Amino acid sequence: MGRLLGTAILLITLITIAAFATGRWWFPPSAASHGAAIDGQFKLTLWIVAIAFAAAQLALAFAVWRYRGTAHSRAIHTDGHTRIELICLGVTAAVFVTLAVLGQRVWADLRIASAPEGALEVEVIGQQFVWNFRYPGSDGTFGRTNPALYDDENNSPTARPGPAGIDSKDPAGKDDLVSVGVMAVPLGRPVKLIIQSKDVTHSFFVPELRIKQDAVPGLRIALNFTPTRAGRFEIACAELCGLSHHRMRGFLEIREAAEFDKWLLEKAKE
Ligand SMILES: [Cu+2]
Repeated sequence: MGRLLGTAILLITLITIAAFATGRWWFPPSAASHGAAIDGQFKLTLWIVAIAFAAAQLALAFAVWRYRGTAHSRAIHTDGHTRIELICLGVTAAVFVTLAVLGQRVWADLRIASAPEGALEVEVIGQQFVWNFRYPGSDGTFGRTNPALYDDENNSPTARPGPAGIDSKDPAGKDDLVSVGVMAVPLGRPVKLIIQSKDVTHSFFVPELRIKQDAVPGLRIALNFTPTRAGRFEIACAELCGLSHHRMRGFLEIREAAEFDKWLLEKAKE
């Protein structure tokens, strides 16, 4: 029995490591400038976890095999070993604090640094069960909104107040556009997303952007990125947000600058 269990643990460990090592379930190719840094951080974490996982499982398999059928294989009560526990705790804390310190620059560039000059601002507004995207129009300024004005029935890009609840008394909102389900952004130009929610907590997730951010009612969460690859990518809601959560998908379209301008002009006519 000890031999069988030891072999099974060994096999499971090797198969798990091999499954990761093939890279088959890795992310899709990145479409954002910070993608390589996130992938590097992710790989580093996976390597460290893989080494710890393999060491622990191999030690377990060895102990089960080596001490089978001996006095050591009987369960006994133990109060633990303070020094070993302190060492384990210290090593784990050091590893995780180091990983956090190494990753903080990418994290801060995405979330804390202010957007570069000339960045395109887009409001991402989660709602059960659709993503709305508001553009500030040619004046570059968002108009005032009011939750009391939300109108989901009339949701053409130029509708007032529309799903974003744009207050038509504010002149800054005259040229605002709201796109439902599709967010287009220009290739190579920095984008500042302002992520928010109208009802419950949603999560804005685009694997190609390496971005996953909760949309929380009452918060406006800024996130900066620069698109580096043209294409159409799925936007998922990664937070179970209600019965029709599965329907809550949108699309990110990264377009050449001229194509993006054309898209905006067409939206303004809808
Ligand atoms: Cu959702």
